[in-house]
Amino acid sequence: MRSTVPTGETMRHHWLAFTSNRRFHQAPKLVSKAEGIFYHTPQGHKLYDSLSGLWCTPLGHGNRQISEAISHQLSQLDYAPAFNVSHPLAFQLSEQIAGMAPGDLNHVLYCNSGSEAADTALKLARAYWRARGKPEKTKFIGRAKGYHGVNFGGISVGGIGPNRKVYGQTLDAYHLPHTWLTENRFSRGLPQEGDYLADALLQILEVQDASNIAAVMVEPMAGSGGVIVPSSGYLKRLRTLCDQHDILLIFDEVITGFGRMGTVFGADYFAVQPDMLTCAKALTNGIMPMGAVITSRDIYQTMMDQPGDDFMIEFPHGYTYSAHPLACAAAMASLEQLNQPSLMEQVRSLSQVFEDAIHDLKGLPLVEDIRNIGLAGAIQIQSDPAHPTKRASEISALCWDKEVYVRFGGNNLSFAPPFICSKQDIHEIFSRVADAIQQYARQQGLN
Ligand code: PXG
Repeated sequence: MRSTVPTGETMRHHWLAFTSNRRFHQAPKLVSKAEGIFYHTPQGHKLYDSLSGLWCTPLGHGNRQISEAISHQLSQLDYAPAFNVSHPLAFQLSEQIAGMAPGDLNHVLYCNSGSEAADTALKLARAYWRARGKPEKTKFIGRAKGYHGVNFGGISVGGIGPNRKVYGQTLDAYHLPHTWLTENRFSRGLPQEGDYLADALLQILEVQDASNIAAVMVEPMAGSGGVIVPSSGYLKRLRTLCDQHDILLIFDEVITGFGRMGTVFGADYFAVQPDMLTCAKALTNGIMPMGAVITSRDIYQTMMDQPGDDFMIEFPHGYTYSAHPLACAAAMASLEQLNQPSLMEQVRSLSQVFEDAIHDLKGLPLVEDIRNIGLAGAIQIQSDPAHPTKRASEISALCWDKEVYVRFGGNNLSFAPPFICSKQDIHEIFSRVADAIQQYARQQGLN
């Protein structure tokens, strides 16, 4: 098949996701090949991939072990019905995931994305309380600046205003304050201040009452919100409060899962075990769509112990492509690599270099905060009051010209390089980003 670069009207057939399509048409950014930590454009440029795609390809592009596993699986079993039937690899993968997940998070429900994982977890939380004889526990608590995908459950619990404001009614959900504090600006790794922010849960409960609340859902660190890292005791405090008030705690680990923080999960980093954990992205190294919800023994057992005939479906939920054989093959091959202690060691050692390199940009014009944890970080750009998200997007466009793909969201530039990059790659990425910021400030007369 011939691949051609689209132009003019032909571009309009593809309505791009989460994109300013009108702006895209003015200056289309296309990639046509990827290798290791680089993307190649049809025009022959080679760009650093500074976000591992969309936070999802930590092993880089073109990983042989994964592509061979998918090809082999394709030759054996291309699809298996997801309901009432399964296939051996799905059990093998679940055992692998249970072995990697903390504590008694040992039961895995599959879906195809982080958004589906979020909605699956929220539905399971309600079904669990019903099975426990407390059907009135249906409301949810999320956090400002939280991101849990784009389905109705996820946007209800999510705390990014523009992602929910045009969609009308959502589920009943309340929000904890976000954990970004002015006094923590330019913290390296975990910030000092903020454990007390978890106590805002008590204020919500004062009005809503714990008897109505099913679950609290948060990301261990808010990725899309701009790598907002909580202080070290925040999640422990949230865990204690949830236990005291009989509320489930769900960690959305779609970004933090499988090594991004230098530990397998964010739950491990903060030594806090949730009742459910959602993941996606790195699970298959981004190569096949797959998400999962990992639940505690108590949740699983409660659902299995429901009274009724044994042909009753315990949880009426699932997708045509749950535990898709090709996704399972990609996940097995990814996790075999991501589970190597030496790889986690490498992430932790690169994290130090990454921290120094990103914080070297402190003092550049327009840079109002820099945050990092593990191999994730964000540079917060002072907003133009008239156009709050314009500067970050324009700086990102200059980075593209300097052959670095940089993700922008709101007024943040976000970074999550592949685990396989070198120290020199990290320095090169931030040196080009620094040039782009300086050039932008000069062009705008802002330096
Ligand atoms: N939860 C979290 C914490 C996420 O980060 C989702 C759920 C939804 O996953 P799906 O697979 O449905 O997209 C995400 C996705 C960005 C960015 O640049 C972040 C995501 C996706 C695309 C871009 O911040 N996160």
